[in-house]
Amino acid sequence: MNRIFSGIQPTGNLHLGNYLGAIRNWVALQPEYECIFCVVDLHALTQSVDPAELRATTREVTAAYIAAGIDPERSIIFNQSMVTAHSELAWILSCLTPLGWLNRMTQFKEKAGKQREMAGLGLYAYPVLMAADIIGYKATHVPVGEDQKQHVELARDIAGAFNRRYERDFFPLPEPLILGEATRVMSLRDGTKKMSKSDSSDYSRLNMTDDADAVALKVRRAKTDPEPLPETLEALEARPEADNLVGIYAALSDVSREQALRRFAGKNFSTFKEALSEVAVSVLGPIGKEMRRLMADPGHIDAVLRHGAERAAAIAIPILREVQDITGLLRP
Ligand code: AQP
Repeated sequence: MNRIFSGIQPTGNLHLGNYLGAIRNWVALQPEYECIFCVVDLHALTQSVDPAELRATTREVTAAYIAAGIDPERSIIFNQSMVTAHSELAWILSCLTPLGWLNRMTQFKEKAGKQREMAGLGLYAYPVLMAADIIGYKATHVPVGEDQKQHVELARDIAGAFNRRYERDFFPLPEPLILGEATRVMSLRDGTKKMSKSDSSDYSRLNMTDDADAVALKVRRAKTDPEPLPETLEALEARPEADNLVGIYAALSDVSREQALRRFAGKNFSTFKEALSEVAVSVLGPIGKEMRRLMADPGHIDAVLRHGAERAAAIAIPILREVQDITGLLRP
């Protein structure tokens, strides 16, 4: 059976982009794949994060997975730092990864910005740890949003580099799965920037825990232009904010962009935004409510993570041992 690995960093507020670009697709893929869903807490350390907040957000992301429909009995849910094979494999892979490959990563350039010389080594090397996360389970498919495609392709290149260096077909080459009508959800305030946990403006995103009032307010304030919605997809694509909102509506309503546009072509934004708020509340409302219920019982969440970590380690450790043998690391 094909195996999926994917994860989310427990940093800041989980948002609609994380849901539509990742979690929702994971839920749908469960029947077809053996699934491993990780809360990638080691990646969160690439940003300066308060320890108590990191613990709380790790539980919150776990609650989001379960509330959205990941079944912790069927799929494996765990936090990355509980399985040390990730960091051990990351070191071995980093010794095979040319700096030139990492220099091409656009996310590092965006996140480091003008402070490049001050950026941490972890932020730079993070795609290698991500490669270890994926290939350390011999995962074949990685469902992610569009923004992570480059990192999955790097994981594929690193898996290939290992296979070539040691002259065997050891790691499968993982493929990104980028699914749905909202693979890159943009900020509600700026159609050229992606919706992000770390955006300082709360109005830029719909959080997975937003209540109906917050959703309605943020959708009402979402940036648009004065023209009514256009008739064609081509005309829509020339208007980034409108295009983003129609994509979100389509994904939340399980219809194509074209079908969504047909419903609202020629109508003004106030009508469209009302419909968008309604569908967003109907999808996010129950998930947020269930997340709050789960988070009220951290003991249960921790038990899910512990059980998941045992199952994850049972897959990752034998693979790491084989890697150690292949690379000549003596295990006396
Ligand atoms: N705006 C988005 N549209 C679609 N998918 C998205 N994802 C993130 N933002 C969008 C997908 O969510 C998964 C988890 O991402 P991550 O936690 O590893 O970090 P990220 O990609 O850097 O996402 P954020 O939310 O923007 O976090 P910060 O602000 O910390 O950088 C991935 O599958 C990602 O593609």
